[in-house]
Amino acid sequence: MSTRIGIVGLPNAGKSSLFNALTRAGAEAANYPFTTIEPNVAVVPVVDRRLDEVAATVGASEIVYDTIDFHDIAGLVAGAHKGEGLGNRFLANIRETDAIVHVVRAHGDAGVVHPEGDVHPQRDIETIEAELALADLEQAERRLERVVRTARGGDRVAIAEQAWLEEVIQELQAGRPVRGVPLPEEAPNAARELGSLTAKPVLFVANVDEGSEEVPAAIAAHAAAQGAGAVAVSARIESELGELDDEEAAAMRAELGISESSLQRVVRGAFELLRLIAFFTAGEAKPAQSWHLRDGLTAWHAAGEIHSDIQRGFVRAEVVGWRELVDAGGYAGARERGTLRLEGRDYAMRDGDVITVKFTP
Ligand SMILES: Nc1nc2c(ncn2[C@@H]2O[C@H](COP(=O)(O)OP(=O)(O)O)[C@@H](O)[C@H]2O)c(=O)[nH]1
Ligand SMILES: [Mg+2]
Repeated sequence: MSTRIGIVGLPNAGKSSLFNALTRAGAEAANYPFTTIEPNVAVVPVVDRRLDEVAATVGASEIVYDTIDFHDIAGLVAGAHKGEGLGNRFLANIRETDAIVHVVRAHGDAGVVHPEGDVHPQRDIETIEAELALADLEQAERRLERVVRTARGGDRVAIAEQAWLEEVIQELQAGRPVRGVPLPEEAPNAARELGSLTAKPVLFVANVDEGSEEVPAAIAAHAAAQGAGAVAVSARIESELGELDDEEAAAMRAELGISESSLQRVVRGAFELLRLIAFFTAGEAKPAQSWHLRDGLTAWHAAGEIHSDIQRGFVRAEVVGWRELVDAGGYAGARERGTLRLEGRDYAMRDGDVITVKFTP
């Protein structure tokens, strides 16, 4: 399943500019499997040079990078949890995402109106976080009412969930995110049941002045205190660069002193946040593909990413590290060297593994 990231931030923070830059990056990189693209969904390939080498080594027919879906979520303003702005619709959209990219205005362009009058990243972050927390608080209180009734009947899961919800409510009232409240062993799905917004991992994107690549100290400190990631991007420049051809864009980047890939930095930052590892499938005259999986999961889970039929019929897997495969010049060489191994369903996948699943259809 592809990873879904919601882009949030105050009006004029630069969400749509970042989104447009991501969309163009997606449109340019050929060969990605996309289904329907809604106007507010950007499908962005996660470019991985390791896959290029694997594909060349085995003589693959084409290269298909895994993708990440970014959703431009408009309408988050002070009061959104009460239905101000696009209010509830925005909240429904964001509940379905795996992680949040929080765009914070940090550029000083006086030509761009700030909804609060001046540029103040710390205050803006707190405004957005307060909305998310208030939305969670309402949801948690409603859920608690229901869970209490089940808990009275002696249901162990409900009792654990009730205790967790009570702590969650205290934390939210103190302005702290749900993320920090450990889930009870008996109710590991409690956060998902709640659809909590402040339980989602966050990547802060500081929308900085052209030519700067530093995350401003206030944003870096806030992110660090939360265990969140932070990157700096000039959203407007990136969206303009997206309109140029590669050569022109490279020349302009050099002139502005922007390193190659601030968009890829956003994509990578998001993946790091979700603790995802990459694995590959590749064969002669077949597409070479990259996939992502939560760190710690197994060959059986990897098979499920590829196709539910392959997972259902899982027999065993042939696994080789991408570097070993390239060094050996292909599967036959890797088999000879003993770097291609047979693994069972419980094998813990490692970043950069190339896998061939043997299955009974
Ligand atoms: N100078 C400057 N302007 C920007 C930057 N990013 C966005 N803007 C401008 O700010 C305005 C609002 O940006 P937009 O992406 O639409 O914000 P949204 O409301 O968060 O979607 C637009 O006029 C953008 O061109 C930036 O990095 N630098
Ligand atoms: Mg917008």
